[in-house]
Amino acid sequence: MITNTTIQESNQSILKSHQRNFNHLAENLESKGLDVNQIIQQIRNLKIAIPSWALGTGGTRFGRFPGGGEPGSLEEKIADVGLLRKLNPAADSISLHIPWDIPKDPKAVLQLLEREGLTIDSVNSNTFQDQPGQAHSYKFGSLCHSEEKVRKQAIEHNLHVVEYGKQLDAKTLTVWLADGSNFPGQQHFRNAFTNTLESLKEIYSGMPSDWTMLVEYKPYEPNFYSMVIPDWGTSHLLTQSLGTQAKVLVDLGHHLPNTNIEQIVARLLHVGSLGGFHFNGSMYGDDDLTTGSIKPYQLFLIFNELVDGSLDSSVLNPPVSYMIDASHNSKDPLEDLLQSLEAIQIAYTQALVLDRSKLKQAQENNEVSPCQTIIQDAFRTDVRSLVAEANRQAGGAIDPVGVFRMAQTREILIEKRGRLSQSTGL
Ligand SMILES: [Mn+2]
Repeated sequence: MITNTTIQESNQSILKSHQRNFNHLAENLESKGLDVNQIIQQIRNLKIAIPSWALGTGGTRFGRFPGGGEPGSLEEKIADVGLLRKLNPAADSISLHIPWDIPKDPKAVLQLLEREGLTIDSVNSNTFQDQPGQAHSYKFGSLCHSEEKVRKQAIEHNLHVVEYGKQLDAKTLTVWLADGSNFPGQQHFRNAFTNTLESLKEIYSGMPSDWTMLVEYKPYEPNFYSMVIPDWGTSHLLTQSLGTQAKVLVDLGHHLPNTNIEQIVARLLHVGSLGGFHFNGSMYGDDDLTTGSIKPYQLFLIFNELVDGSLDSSVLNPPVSYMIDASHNSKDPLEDLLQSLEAIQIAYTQALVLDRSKLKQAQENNEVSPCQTIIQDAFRTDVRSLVAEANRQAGGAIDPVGVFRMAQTREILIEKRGRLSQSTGL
């Protein structure tokens, strides 16, 4: 498998051209008054959680085409994320899905995590499927359900998830509900909302005081007429009623086409309600494609708001969790995640090199064309060598996907785990 020596050898073989690109960029940025070493440190401080459910090939409702060598256990999933971290040190943690990732031996899992330099970032509950042997079905909803016994079961599941999370030192519970309706008249809107809020209150009160609950929204799918939590406003309403430990989670694929997500991000930051991100790429809906593969400009504009907010002392939003939530059926899942990690780092770095004082001045003077030029100058800056340098300095690869392929990682994984090894997930 990939060792530090493999990475160093690969880095050495492309070091000259890397340095040529980096020196050129660094010189340009320094001439604009930017501190390149400080930017490198900021890139190195950006940490991103890998979802356990993205380590295998994603399925659609039409079919699944597993590529082989997928991790079959939590231990193998940790090994895969450890591999990603070696190549790109930004990947420092894992989001788990319960019941897909129930730890059988939490102490051993913790030791394994430590050995790989990883932590568990968030535990996700799952009331969007029925599990074998489950007493009541979630066919007509979970936390929103019209019947109390179903809501109780869903609440208890979430509390179990918190217990599993505590065993693995997680500090975040992510709740995404598939609850909603397919037809007008099927569900009483106000009752469904009230039931959801009351259920979330019970889960919230069962959470340790140093935990955060992230409430994720989604406009449609799997329900197509209404979702109980369709938008950031509803998530915000719920978190406001729950308390300061509850925050909104923005999944980039959970908006109707052409929604101005960067403005939502700015609004949530402004009111201190932004808790986390699920990064992915989207063309139409919840496509879960590679982050930055479809709309890199949007990704940059989102990071522009995050960086802008982080520099404003009046913004009191707590630190935001950065997580990837993507999985699809045509790429090697690990290569896909490496590409997502790099895309996120690039967007962040472009936001860091933006001339913010110049932009502010142009905004205040209503100089519209300069505003556009300044913001696009940052977006069009090729910062790839800066990101690569930050990763190299942190012990990672200049070309993570290149090393992954050169080391024939997938072939080795298939040899070890088998061609038919399939990961748990959708
Ligand atoms: Mn998500």
